[in-house]
Order: sequence, then structure tokens, then C-alpha cells
Amino acid sequence: MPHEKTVRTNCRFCGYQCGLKATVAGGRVTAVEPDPGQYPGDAAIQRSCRRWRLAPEFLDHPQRINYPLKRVGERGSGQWQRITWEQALDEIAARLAALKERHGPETLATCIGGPHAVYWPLHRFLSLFGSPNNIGIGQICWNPATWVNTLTYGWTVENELDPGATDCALFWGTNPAESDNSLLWRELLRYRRTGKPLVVVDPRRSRTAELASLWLPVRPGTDAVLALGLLHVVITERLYDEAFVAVWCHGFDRLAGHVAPYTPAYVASVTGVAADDIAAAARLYAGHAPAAIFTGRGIDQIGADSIAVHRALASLRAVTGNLDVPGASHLTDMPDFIPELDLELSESFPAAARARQLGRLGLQSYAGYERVKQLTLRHGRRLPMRYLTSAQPNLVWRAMLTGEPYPVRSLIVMATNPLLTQADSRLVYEALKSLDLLVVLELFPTPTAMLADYVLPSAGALERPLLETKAGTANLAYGGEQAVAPYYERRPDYDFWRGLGLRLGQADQWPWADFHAALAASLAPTGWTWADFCGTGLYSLPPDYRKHEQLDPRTGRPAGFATASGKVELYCGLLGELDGDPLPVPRDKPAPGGEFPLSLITGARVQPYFASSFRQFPALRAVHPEPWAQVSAATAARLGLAPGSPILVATERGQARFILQVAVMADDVVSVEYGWWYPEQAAAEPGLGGLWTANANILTNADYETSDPFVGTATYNGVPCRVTPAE
Ligand SMILES: Nc1nc2c(c(=O)[nH]1)N[C@H]1C(S)=C(S)[C@@H](COP(=O)(O)OP(=O)(O)OC[C@H]3O[C@@H](n4cnc5c(=O)[nH]c(N)nc54)[C@H](O)[C@@H]3O)O[C@H]1N2
Ligand SMILES: Nc1nc2c(c(=O)[nH]1)N[C@H]1C(S)=C(S)[C@@H](COP(=O)(O)OP(=O)(O)OC[C@H]3O[C@@H](n4cnc5c(=O)[nH]c(N)nc54)[C@H](O)[C@@H]3O)O[C@H]1N2
Ligand code: SF4
Ligand SMILES: [Mo]
Repeated sequence: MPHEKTVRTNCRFCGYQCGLKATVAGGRVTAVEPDPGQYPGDAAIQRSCRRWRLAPEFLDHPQRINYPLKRVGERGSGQWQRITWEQALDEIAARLAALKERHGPETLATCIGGPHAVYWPLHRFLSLFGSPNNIGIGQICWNPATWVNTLTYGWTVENELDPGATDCALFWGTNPAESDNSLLWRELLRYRRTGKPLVVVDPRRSRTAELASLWLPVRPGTDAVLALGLLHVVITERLYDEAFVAVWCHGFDRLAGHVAPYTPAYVASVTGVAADDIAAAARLYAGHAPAAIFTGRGIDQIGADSIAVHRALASLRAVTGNLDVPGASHLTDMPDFIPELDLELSESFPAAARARQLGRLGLQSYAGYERVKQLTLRHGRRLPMRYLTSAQPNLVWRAMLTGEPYPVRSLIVMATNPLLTQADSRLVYEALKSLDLLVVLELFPTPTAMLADYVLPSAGALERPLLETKAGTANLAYGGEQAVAPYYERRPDYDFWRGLGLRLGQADQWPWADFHAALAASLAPTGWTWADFCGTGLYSLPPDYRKHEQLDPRTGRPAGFATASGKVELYCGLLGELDGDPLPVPRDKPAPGGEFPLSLITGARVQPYFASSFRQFPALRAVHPEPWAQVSAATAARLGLAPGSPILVATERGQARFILQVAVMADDVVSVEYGWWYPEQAAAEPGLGGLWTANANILTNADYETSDPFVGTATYNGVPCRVTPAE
């Protein structure tokens, strides 16, 4: 019997990284348990999550990628040769060098995904290699709110839900019952037990909406009008915080004039929400202080209107005095540890390379970043850079296919499955097939990995240390130690980027021999060692509030906000200078009608899955075997569709098959799950693991021309569609 020991580590099956105690024997994890000594600090919270229990099976899953693989047959044929790491790195480096020589460094693009891994080593490599073309997910996840709050308040905010302090909560386009199912969801349950009001804005009566005192079933994508309607009521009924507005808001009168036409009756006609409920929601929110606003993917994914709705909500938070006060929100601090943007070497990325970036968006671009940085620097702050300047995905896929404006011939994919999680799967597929070099760093043979030239075995959960930060926008880091050394020949992604860097003349920029050393170095300015950090798994300081009132020692005056006016910019001059709307203006966009009479939502989260991950686990498939499409009972009846029957959902881009489920939700709306493929099917062309069956992103697009011109947000919610029975 090998000697057994217990090791403190973390789950990594969503962004939370809950603490785990792992039992390790002979270098193998034999069991895991929640560790109440680490985040979220209560084992009961974790017990309702199904995923952490999979950790031992995850480490040893028969489909895990264990060795570097090189394609030997046609692309996608599923024929691979096992090679060594040395051979893989040598060959990839040589091919990248040749492509760079021929086409320039921007011919290499990278693609990253959600919060599965530490991405700065990739960006560091890319900065040194000279390419501005990383494809991220930020345009439809997190970036719209980050950009807008920074424009409005001079920095980003964290929203707070404290069952003791918070007196009203507004959850807008987010459903923590499924997407969180951890601490925030528990806090929300506790909060509701106090009887204090909760308003939920969601076309679906989600489990979060079921908890609400008032549910507003908005028509997908009409949220900007709804938020302006709330502002209308708050302003005309004088429910705002007059003192805060007088001292700290810039442009209130212009905002008041702007929202005047958004009467509840008009807003009801656009959004489908009853006029009385619009007024009631505004009164609830403004009548209780402190009041918190949480937003989510529901409104980060509505294309050109995502900026307007976030701007309207940022204004609502401010005029009601809910900015930087306990129980509502706080402006975060820059970290004490080295922020991601410095580890990425972003600021020294040369101007000539920046100028080659695909995508000239108003904000999400190097030029936009530098404009905003002039403001944030007034308070000594700098936003994360690579994530907020990542390229517009659609333009990168198109450059691969057309060679315009220049050829993008190679792609390295890390911790993402773009064939399932980027918009327009058909376009992504054609683009990947056209490449000279596709490298995928993965744990499993995903459909994306099936098309690669090289697949490299990454060390995953429990096999590598973790240090998660809020991309450097907050003085908060969490994570901890690995439980075991990687199984087989898996390696932390860091080793890949460093290995490539050493082969491509970057040796002096990779001083840390391994991932541990790199993470420890990034913590050094805090005075904490890596062991100190692992003791608690958390580095954080209590938030500070009302920082705008604190005296600036240099001037002796209140610090204010890091904006052009020094106040909250209800009227945002900078957006005007960038040819945008200084006030939140909803945009015209394709509405359902004609051939596509229904409105489609793609990707509302469901337990127990995460995006396209975990379909390989029988225990989870047993709980949730089929991809659902939800409609209301009235819509199902009108279309003559029975619950449980297979249906086809079609948009102008393509069609996919789902199982009909009747749910309480707005009429004429269809909500499909995303991320569905079938790892039990053949891992090769033509099926690619069932890629073309129920993949929601066959239905979406991120066309540059119809996406938001500032952040590049595409429309994943509110897409015109039609539903028919599947034979
Ligand atoms: N239609 C539609 N599309 C969406 C969304 C939507 O709501 N609707 N949501 C979008 C959002 S917000 C997000 S964040 C994305 C999420 O999309 P992705 O980030 O692509 O998420 P996954 O599909 O889980 O793919 C993650 C992959 O990383 C691998 N992996 C896990 N850990 C590691 C690691 O440490 N290293 C490496 N190399 N690989 C690892 C996993 O095996 C898995 O295959 O989807 C986006 N796409
Ligand atoms: N189980 C599970 N948990 C996850 C993930 C996962 O894939 N699976 N993904 C993780 C990631 S990457 C992210 S970014 C977070 C996202 O977390 P959330 O932001 O909470 O995302 P969702 O759960 O999709 O909630 C979005 C809600 O918006 C609603 N909605 C859709 N269209 C509209 C609209 O036009 N207007 C409004 N107001 N609402 C709309 C949907 O019905 C849905 O209930 O979740 C994380 N947690
Ligand atoms: S919520 Fe569940 S999946 Fe996410 S880190 Fe915690 S235990 Fe893991
Ligand atoms: Mo996300």
C-alpha cells in the first residue's frame, strides 16, 4: 500500500476554484473532499455542486490527452503519431519562424476562452513574437461592463450583495442559480429570506427569477429601452439622490431630457414588460438604499445595444447614490501583486505591431485603450490590456480565409473550444481548415483539437498550481497548490509558452524556469511567499468606500472620479469624441419577423455542464442527457409542438436540433443551450464528435459589420429564428 497523504488544493471546474482536500497515494489522487478552510469557507455550499466530485475520474479519464500528438493523416482524419515534447516544440517553433519570415508576426493568432487557465504566459509570448491578434471571449463576457463602468466612473466596480446591508437587489440578465450555484447564489437565498426586495430582468423565469419579488420578462435584446424606462421613472418621480447628483454627477440635466420620452407606456410597447411593473421596479430599486445591481451575459451578448444598456444601468446606480457604498458596490483597487498587463509586457508592445491589429473598434483596440488610460492614470490605475484589446474574432477568421487585409496562417488555441463557443461555427470551421498550422493545448480531444496539426497535453485541475486574479482590476488573488505532479506527459501551459519562447529568441524574457517560480515572482511585491499564499488560498484586503470623497494629498481636494470631468459621467464626452453616443441610445437592429418570427437566446447556463466541457462524464450525462430548447406553453401550442419532441431551430446562418421543453418565459422566445457535442462519437471528420447536431453557435454570428462598433459585442441573444418539428 503506498503511503497516503492529504493535500490542500482547488477545484478548477469553473472560475471559482473552491478549496478541496485531496487524498494522494503513490502520486495519484484517490479521493477529494471540500475544504472548509478555503474559499467558499462552507463545505455545505460545495456539496450542491456536482463537478468537484469528478476530480479523480477527470485525472484518469480514458479520453484525456496524455502525450504530444502530431497529425499524420489528412487534417481531421483522426490519425495521430505520438511524439516527444522536444520534437513538438522544435517543429512548432521552426514552422512559426518560417511563417513569420514570410508573412510577418501578425500571421500568428491565438485563441483563448473562459476562466479555465492563467493566460498571461500566452500573451507574454505573443507580445514578444509581435502579434496583436489574440481572439478572446471578452467582447461578449465582462468587457462591455468593464469598458462602460470605466468610462462612467473612471474605473470598474464590484457589486455587493450583503444580506445584512443590502436593501434591494436588481439582477439583470444573470442567473446565479445555474451559473454560480456557489457563494453568490447562497447569499442570494439568504438575502431573500430577509424579505427584502429582489427584481430580476430575464426573458425566462429562471430559478433566480422564481425567487424574485418582481420579475420583468423582457423581450431579448430590448434591455436598453427598459433601463431607460427605469431612469425615466426615477427622474420624473424625483427618486434619485439629489445630493450625490448635485455634487458628483456630470450631465444630469441632459440625461433627464434624454430619458423623458421613455415613458412606461412606450417602454412597455418595446420590451413587452407591463408598464406598471416598469414603474414598480424603478420605485423598488430607488426606494431602498443601499441597492445592488448585478449584470450578466444576458446583456453582454445583445450586440450593438450592450453599451447602451450598461451605460443606462451605470447611470441608474450613480443617480441613486449606490456607487462605492457598502451593500451596493465598490470601485476596486489595483493589485499589490504584479498586474497581468505587466506580466504580459503589454505596454512595451511596439506601435507598429499594434497598428496591424484586426479590428478598429472605438474602445476595444490599442487606440481606445490609450485614450481611456489617460483618464484612469489620474488615479494611478491601468486596466488589463491584452484582454481589453483582443482582436475582433470575425475579422481574424475572415483573414484566415481570404488573406485580407493580410494572411493569418497559424493559430494556437489554449483552453477553449472555439468550434462550440465562438459565434458562427461554420465560418470558424472553414477558417481552421484553411490554416498552415493549428496547435491546440488541451485536456480532451475536442472538435477543435480534432482539426489540429499538433495537440499538446495540458496539466489540468489538481495537476498545476493556481493563481487567479480579476485580470488585475482588483487587489484579489485566489488559488493554491497542485495536488499531484501531472500524470503521463502532461505539462502546465506555461511550459509550452516558455519552451517556444526559448526557441524563438526570447530567452532573456523567461527568467522563471517553471510555473511555480513565475507565480511566486508575480506575488513578490505583496511580501508573500508562494507558501504564505497557499496557507489561505486567498490574498485580499477589505474594500474601501466613498473614495471620491477622500482628500487627495497632492491637491488637498476630494479625489473625485478618474474621468474628464472628475465626476460620474452621465454624459460621457469621451464616447462622443469617439463618434459614439454620450448618452445611452438604443440602436436599430434586425427584429423577429417574416421568415424568422421568433427571438432566440443562446447559451443560458445550465448545471451540471460548463460551456462545451464535461459531456464526457456519464454521471453528468445521466442528469442532463439532452440539449434543450425552451419555449413558453403558449408558443409551443401555437406552433403545435409537444414537450419532449425533437425540433429544428433555424436562423439565417444555419440550423441545429434540440429537444423541446416548455418553460415559463416570454412568448415568441426560444432559448437553446450551448456547448453540445458528443464525445462518444467518432473523433474525426465528417462528424467531429457530433459537432454539427446541436451546437448553438451554428445559429449565431459575430459579423464585424453588425457587432457593436466600440467593444465588438456580437448578438447571441435576440437573434431572429424559426422553429419546426424535426423528422
Ligand atoms: N452562443 C453562445 N456562445 C457562447 C456563450 C453563450 O452564452 N452563448 N458564452 C461565451 C462565454 S461567456 C464564454 S466564457 C465561452 C466559454 O467557452 P470556452 O472557454 O471555450 O469553454 P469550454 O467549452 O469549457 O472549453 C474550455 C476547454 O479548455 C480545456 N481546458 C480546461 N482547463 C485547461 C487548461 O488548464 N489548459 C488547457 N490548455 N485547456 C484547458 C477544456 O478541456 C475545454 O475543452 O463561451 C462563449 N460562447
Ligand atoms: N453551469 C454553468 N455555469 C457557468 C458557466 C457554464 O457554462 N455552465 N459559464 C460560466 C461563464 S463563462 C460565465 S460568463 C457565467 C455567466 O453567468 P450569467 O451571466 O449568470 O449567465 P447565464 O446563466 O447564461 O444567465 C444569463 C441570463 O440572461 C438571460 N437572458 C438571455 N437573453 C437576455 C436578454 O436579452 N436580456 C436579459 N435581460 N436577459 C437575457 C438568460 O435567460 C439567462 O437566464 O457563468 C459561468 N458559470
Ligand atoms: S463551484 Fe463547483 S465546479 Fe466551481 S470551483 Fe466550486 S466546486 Fe468546482
Ligand atoms: Mo464567460
